Parts: sequence; C-alpha cells; structure tokens
Amino acid sequence: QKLNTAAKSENPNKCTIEVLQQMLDYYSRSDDHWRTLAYRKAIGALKRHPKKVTSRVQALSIPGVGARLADKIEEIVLTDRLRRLDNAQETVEDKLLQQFRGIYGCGLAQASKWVAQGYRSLTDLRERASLTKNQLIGLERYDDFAKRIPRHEVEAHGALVRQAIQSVDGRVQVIIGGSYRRGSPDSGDVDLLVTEPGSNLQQIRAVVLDTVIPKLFESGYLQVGLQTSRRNGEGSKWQGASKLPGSDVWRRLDLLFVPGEEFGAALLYFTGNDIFNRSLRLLARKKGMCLNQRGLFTDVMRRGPAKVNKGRLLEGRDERRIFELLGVPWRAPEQRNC
Ligand code: DCP
Ligand code: MG
Ligand code: MN
Repeated sequence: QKLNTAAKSENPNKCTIEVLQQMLDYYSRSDDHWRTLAYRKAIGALKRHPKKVTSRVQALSIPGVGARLADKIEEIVLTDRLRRLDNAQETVEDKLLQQFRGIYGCGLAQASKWVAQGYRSLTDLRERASLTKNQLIGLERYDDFAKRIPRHEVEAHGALVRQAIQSVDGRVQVIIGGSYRRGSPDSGDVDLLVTEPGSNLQQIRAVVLDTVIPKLFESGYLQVGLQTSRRNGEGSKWQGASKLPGSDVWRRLDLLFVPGEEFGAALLYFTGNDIFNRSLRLLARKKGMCLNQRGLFTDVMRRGPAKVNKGRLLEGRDERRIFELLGVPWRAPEQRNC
C-alpha cells in the first residue's frame, strides 16, 4: 500500500526527466527535429519506467533510449545537472548572434537582445518576435541576402540601373563602388554611386527618386525600398532590393547620390573598405584636417570631439588629390582591402 502511493506520486526518474525536458524544449526551439524526436521518445520511455535509472547500461536496456541519450542520462544522474548544456548554450548563443546580425535592419544591439530574450532560430523570430517591416523583409529574404553576388552580376545590375537613369538624363553617371571596385570576385550587395558633374544633389535626387525608381519598380526590377535617407551629415542614399530579369534571387542594392563637386570624396568613402576609411579619417584628424564623404577640409575648429565649424574645403572632386593633400601615396582600390 505504502509503496504503491509513493510510486504514483513520485516518478523515480523525475529529476532526470526534468533536465531532459529542458533540453527537449531547447532543441525544439532550435528547429533540431532529430534531437527533439529522440528526447521525446526517451522521456516517454523514462516516464513509464518503474525504477530509477542510474547508469548508462540501465538506460540502454530501456526501449527507445539510444547510446547517446544513455550517456546523457548517466551524466545527469551523476552530476545532477548537465554541464554540457551550459557550454553548448554559450557557443550556440554566439552562433545565433552572428546569424541574427545577418538580418537586414538588425544591428548588434537588436541581435543581442533577441538572443537574451530567448529566441533560438530564425523561425522562432518569425513566429514570436515583434518585427519592424524591414526586419520582416530581412527575415523573409535571409537566404537571398546572405548569398554572395558574382562580379558579372554586379556589373549587370550596374548596367541596368545606368541604362534606366540615362534614358531619363543622359548626363548622369553610375559608378559601381563597394567591394566590387576593390576587385572582389563577389560582393555582399550592389553599391552604385550616382552623380553628374554639373548638377547639384537636388537635381540628381529628383531624377532618380521621382522618375527612375518608380519606373524600375514597374519594370519588375526593384522589389522593395528599405530606406531613403535625406541629406543631413551622412549623405543621401536609397537602399532596397532588386532582382535581375529571369532570376528569383533578391539582391541588396544601395544607391548613393553625389553632387559633382563631392565626387572624389564620395567615391573614396563608397569604395572602402570601412577599416581603410576609418584609418584615413583618423590620419586626416591627426594632421589637423577632416575627411568625410563630402570632402577633405582644413581649419576645422573642435571643442573636444565636437566640431565648432565645418572648416574650409580643400578637395572634394578628385580622389587622387585627396591622397596627395593627406600626404599619403596613392592606393589603388584593390589595395584598400584592410
Ligand atoms: N562604409 C563605411 N563605413 C560603414 C559602412 C560602409 O565606410 N560603416 C563604406 C565603405 C564600404 C562602402 O561604404 O566599402 C560600401 O559598404 P558595404 O556595406 O556595401 O560594404 P562593401 O561593399 O565594402 O562590402 P560587401 O561586399 O559586403 O557589400
Ligand atoms: Mg557593398
Ligand atoms: Mn552597400
């Protein structure tokens, strides 16, 4: 009688089952269907087992428990918790962070937040997290945006956009920047600098934003606009996604609008890479100048890190001249992969 009630109220493998259940939840949320299934089977079997399982051999004798799970059960019993879970969790969280950072519209802060909040896969995010419109697109097109773009395809995007722009205004030029200009065999996105020697920013923006972009949506080339930034401090950009005719893969497309007198500084900025840019800007500061994507300036007055005035423009139009004025030997774009 006594033995009977004890058996009913308390499963002898209760503690083991609890730990296994935690791992099951974890694997299930990581979309690990194999392990989820194996753990579910083992938990079911343990629940029906009348005696406490304390060793690998005992565990193996239960139908539904394989070798790996038998090891794990023994470990749980011995240590009363699973060291593995802690270690695995750290590396898994690191990988998750990298994965989440690949979502368009998700910075490091957002990615860390999601990991800390317990999201464990892209599916998990899609189903449970509250997402901005751009993050949703970033998730839906995660695989597309993660694919590298071969040089010849970058060129095809450049040609298509150039053709569309020049059919509206033949004087506007389109130059491919980014990793493509640095000679990379493939790129993460397509970076196009749009400029016209004689016109100002408003004119270029008007041609592209009001006329060309609507046309390119209509033609089926552009898929979505993600961000349009107006000029204040950091340039004037359109970001979105496009696909070539006959392709299903969406590519990230960045357009940078540049007035003629800033062409050289903008090209320097848009060619990168970002580390090269940072070191060049740092050097400019050390020499009492200021380099940004609009030009190289001198006589900049600073109060601490804050600028009091913009300074006097030394050069904006000519990329090579900026190197000269900085006292740096010319570096071809291919030599800027820091
Ligand atoms: N850039 C920068 N600082 C940043 C981001 C960008 O200076 N934080 C500049 C340098 C980059 C250029 O803009 O080379 C284009 O940015 P991308 O993010 O498109 O980078 P890349 O074209 O260099 O590489 P990828 O092939 O990954 O697109
Ligand atoms: Mg790029
Ligand atoms: Mn880019």
